[in-house]
Amino acid sequence: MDSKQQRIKIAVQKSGRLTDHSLDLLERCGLKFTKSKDQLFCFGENMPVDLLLVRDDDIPALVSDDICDLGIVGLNVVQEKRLLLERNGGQALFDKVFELDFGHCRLALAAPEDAAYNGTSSLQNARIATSFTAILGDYLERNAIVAEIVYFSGAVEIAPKLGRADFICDLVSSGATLSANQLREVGTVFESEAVVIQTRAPLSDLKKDWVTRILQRLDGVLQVRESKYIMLHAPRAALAEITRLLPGSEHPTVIPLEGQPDKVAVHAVCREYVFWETLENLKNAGASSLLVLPVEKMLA
Ligand code: PRT
Ligand code: ZN
Repeated sequence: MDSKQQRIKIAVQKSGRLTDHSLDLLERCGLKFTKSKDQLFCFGENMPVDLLLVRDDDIPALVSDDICDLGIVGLNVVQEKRLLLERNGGQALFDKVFELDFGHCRLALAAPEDAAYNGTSSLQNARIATSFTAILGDYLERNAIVAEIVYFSGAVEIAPKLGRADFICDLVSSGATLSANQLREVGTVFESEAVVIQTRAPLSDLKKDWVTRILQRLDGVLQVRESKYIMLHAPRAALAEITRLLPGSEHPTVIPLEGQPDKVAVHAVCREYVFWETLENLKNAGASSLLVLPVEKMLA
């Protein structure tokens, strides 16, 4: 295997809602890269890891076909591709390995503001416009609804106005697009966020090492996002109560304090957001000299 084939390839959306977050995440994992002239490829300068910048719809197939080892893409796109492959007797040869907590949205059903909607029974024999025919088809089947799915590759929200559909099924985040088109959300078909997918194809030992390292670093980056390092002084007698109050922390470090036998210093990584109320509760339980610090990096 030549050195080019030993490099990890990660498929990332070229230009869209997930691009900035995805590149930022990989940079936080320590990756430095230069873009090729055609802007389709990023060469990893400090690790054998390159990025392929593509349409998001192409990412599941690139990973399933082992052209890329990893991909960052919306779960809605992953699920649509998986269902389409299965419907055609195939199998998606990738696994979801991480949820990334960005790109949150839902594939929602929406009705014209002035149309009656009395639950899913209103969908019976209706026409529903969507770009996600497989996810919608699966939802309708599971709910024993017979309806006509009308494919729209984009601008799904105009389908009812054009007389092409009675309802739509489209991605929604704030809901502003639905309102602007006199539509109202009536149900959720699928919840989504950006995820990392990994190919099922076997990796060489060298590639396996790098994929493990990248996934470990990703895990670290995701974990530190809300994490804080708390330092405080506590009376020994209040240690149990203070440990209980520390949010999302399992094993605090307890250090004796020179010249103060009844007191200890407590250091803990808190994996949940630390509110002012938490600090006030800790203080009321006897804690003093409280310090909350950001966590820069974490490796389990
Ligand atoms: O060119 P390429 O094919 O790569 O990009 P794309 O146009 O297909 O995708 P893009 O960049 O729009 O979205 C990429 C991914 O972002 C999606 O697959 C989702 O996983 C995620 N995502 C999160 C969203 C939204 N939020 C979202 N609001 N994708 C699309 N939208 C659209 C939606 O289709 C509708 O037109 O935004 C509008 C609704 O937004 P609100 O805020 O008005 O409700
Ligand atoms: Zn797309």
